[in-house]
Amino acid sequence: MKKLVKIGMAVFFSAILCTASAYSLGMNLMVYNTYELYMDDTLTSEVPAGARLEIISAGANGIIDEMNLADFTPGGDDEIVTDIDGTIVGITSMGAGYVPPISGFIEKTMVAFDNTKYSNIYIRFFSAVDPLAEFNATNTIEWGESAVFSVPVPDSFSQGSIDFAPDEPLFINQLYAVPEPLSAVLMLVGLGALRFIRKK
Ligand SMILES: [Ca+2]
Repeated sequence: MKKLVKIGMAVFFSAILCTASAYSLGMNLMVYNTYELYMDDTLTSEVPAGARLEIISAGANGIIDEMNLADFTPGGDDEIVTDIDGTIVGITSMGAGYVPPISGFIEKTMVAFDNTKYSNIYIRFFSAVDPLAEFNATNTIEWGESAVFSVPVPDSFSQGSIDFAPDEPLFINQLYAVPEPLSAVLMLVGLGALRFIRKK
């Protein structure tokens, strides 16, 4: 009987410890930007509301690795942040702005993620809600990135915040496009004609 009581107590205290550690892992991170996120074409149009925005760990090397251009996922040792169960939580979107019609601001967002797994994070933002679908439809996609920030030490309420554009606007500064098939064919036809003319 004594043995049973001991086992019972061990199970009880293990459960308490597990619960305590579960609550001690993870933090609520408020993600925001003081300055707007802009498109790079005219410097006047903000990133559209609803556009995809990812919170990404810079990994062990602490730098932003080049994005995989096949599917626009983080490259190298980078990954979208997860919670303590491994569920991806770092996908959010651009908001419509605090005071419409002002846009270009991240939806005021609290992200509950596992801060014990990550020490440096950044954001990558796209010009579309679904970058891969946009690229498949138009052969073009644009995106931008913030600097790398240290994960803040959470306060006594397990909360912290990062201003991803604290002192200047962030621009969508990349353009990825493939040649239109028609353009490639026309180019070949043109080269062929040039060769024909030279032979004459
Ligand atoms: Ca990295």
